[in-house]
Amino acid sequence: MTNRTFTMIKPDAVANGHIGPILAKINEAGFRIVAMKYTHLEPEKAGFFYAVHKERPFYKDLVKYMSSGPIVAAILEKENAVEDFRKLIGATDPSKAAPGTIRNLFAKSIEANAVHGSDSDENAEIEGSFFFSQMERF
Ligand code: IDP
Ligand code: MG
Repeated sequence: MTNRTFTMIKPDAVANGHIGPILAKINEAGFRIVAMKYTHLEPEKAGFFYAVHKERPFYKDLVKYMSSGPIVAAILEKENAVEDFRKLIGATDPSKAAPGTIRNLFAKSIEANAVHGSDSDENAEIEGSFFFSQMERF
């Protein structure tokens, strides 16, 4: 499954009407949508998803933000998916994200930065399995 990545369109981007434009960028970049879900994370689930960051000073706010409204979760497929998707979304801090990247175009701040993208093949598999059953990921 090394040709897959996991993404979320985060609450700010959903609230600001950016689902359509972000999905268009994803399609234009050649990703196939394997599975997709419109959902709302409870704080416990957002905390679990970002558990790797629990010692970071921004963790509490991040959990609050990620559970503040609906999100879109999706598994995407393309050759070299993880690396290519990180390039498509741009740097964590939108002020440092390259022109034309999703975060450059749609992010509000370093926290409300429009989209998530997995950072490794291993995490792509783990994160996708939080949201989608084996059948949905098949
Ligand atoms: P990434 O999403 O680009 O992989 P990470 O370092 O994994 O960035 O951080 C996870 C998420 O935590 C970010 O996407 C962003 O929403 C939030 N975050 C990261 N750094 C900061 C910060 O310095 N202040 C506030 N929120 C942050
Ligand atoms: Mg990360």
